[in-house]
Amino acid sequence: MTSTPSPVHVQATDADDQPEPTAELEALYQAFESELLVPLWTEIGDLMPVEPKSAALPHLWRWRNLLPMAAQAGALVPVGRGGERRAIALANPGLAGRPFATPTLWAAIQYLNPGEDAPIHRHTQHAFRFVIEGEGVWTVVNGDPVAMRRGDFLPQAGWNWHSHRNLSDQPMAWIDGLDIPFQHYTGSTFFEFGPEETDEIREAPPRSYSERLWGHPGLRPLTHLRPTPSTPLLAYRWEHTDCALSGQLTLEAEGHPATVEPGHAAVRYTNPTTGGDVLPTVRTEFHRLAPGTETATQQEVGSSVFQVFQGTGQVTVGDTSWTVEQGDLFVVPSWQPLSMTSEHGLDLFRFSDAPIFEHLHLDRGDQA
Ligand code: 1HN
Repeated sequence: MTSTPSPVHVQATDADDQPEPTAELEALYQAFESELLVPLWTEIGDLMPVEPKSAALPHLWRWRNLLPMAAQAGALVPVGRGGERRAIALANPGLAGRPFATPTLWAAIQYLNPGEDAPIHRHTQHAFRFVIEGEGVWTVVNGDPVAMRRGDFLPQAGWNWHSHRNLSDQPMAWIDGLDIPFQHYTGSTFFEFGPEETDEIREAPPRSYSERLWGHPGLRPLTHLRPTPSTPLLAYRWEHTDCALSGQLTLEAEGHPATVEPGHAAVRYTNPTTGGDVLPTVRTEFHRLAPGTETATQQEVGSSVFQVFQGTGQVTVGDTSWTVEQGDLFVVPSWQPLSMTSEHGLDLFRFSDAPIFEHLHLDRGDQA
């Protein structure tokens, strides 16, 4: 043998039926390489694991670190055409420095100073905002101004024109979730700049057009009976989420089966035209652990990002555990076991790529 075979190909294998290395075999591997061919027997361990092994890692970002950096970006970096948004993405340490929280999901903190506008554009990526603190920004979707306040969830389906305007005298930060990595890998992204002038808001209406039409529980306008793949409701207000969760815990205390497990109330944000997820690629939920609650360990195909809305608790993802507090964001990669406990109560916003796997019949879950 004159030289060792390419380590990329041959040493990657854990197959035990490999032929003796010979000059002929080496020449064959080199020929594969120059023709951009890869024999399966050197890659099978990585591509056919017995169960999902995500490249993404469990990771936690502390809000108390993120927010001052976003404020600093607010002082130093203008927002405008080209950059489009002062959004700072969470880059999972397992994903090669790309600004991807998980293989499918983008998560970012966005920051807007008093009086600032983020310009009008649209893209095929499905998006949402979730507000952990503050108010004063209106997100304007196809000309409909939607107020953003603490605890609100604001979905934003792909290909709708949108801009953000801070009409207050306070800066505001929130989180954005999008299916950017999924659309990037699958080559399905389109983007279009909107008009240069920002959306004119003469007044700051407390209720958007979309809420006036769609924001009445169980009531469907007869003019809109056709199902739409994404939700037409542009704001899910905190008062409703909070009330639904506390209602579940009260019902449980009265002996009714209203919680997903003891002390664990949960709701899913849904599309009122279908009852399904709000966006075709993104599932969003809110979870409340009553004081003293310990969840079962759960694992599922697909990845999630959680943000602590209020309270404190301990979270374990795979081999990693953290004590979490308000604003902290953490990632649960595919098939990594998740469990949580809270001594004093914990409220969590969650988003995941579950609809993708359900549409493709690749969803699987396990509870221990
Ligand atoms: C975007 O349009 C927003 O509208 C946030 O707030 C983050 C990241 C990449 C591309 C577009 C927004 C984004 C984004």
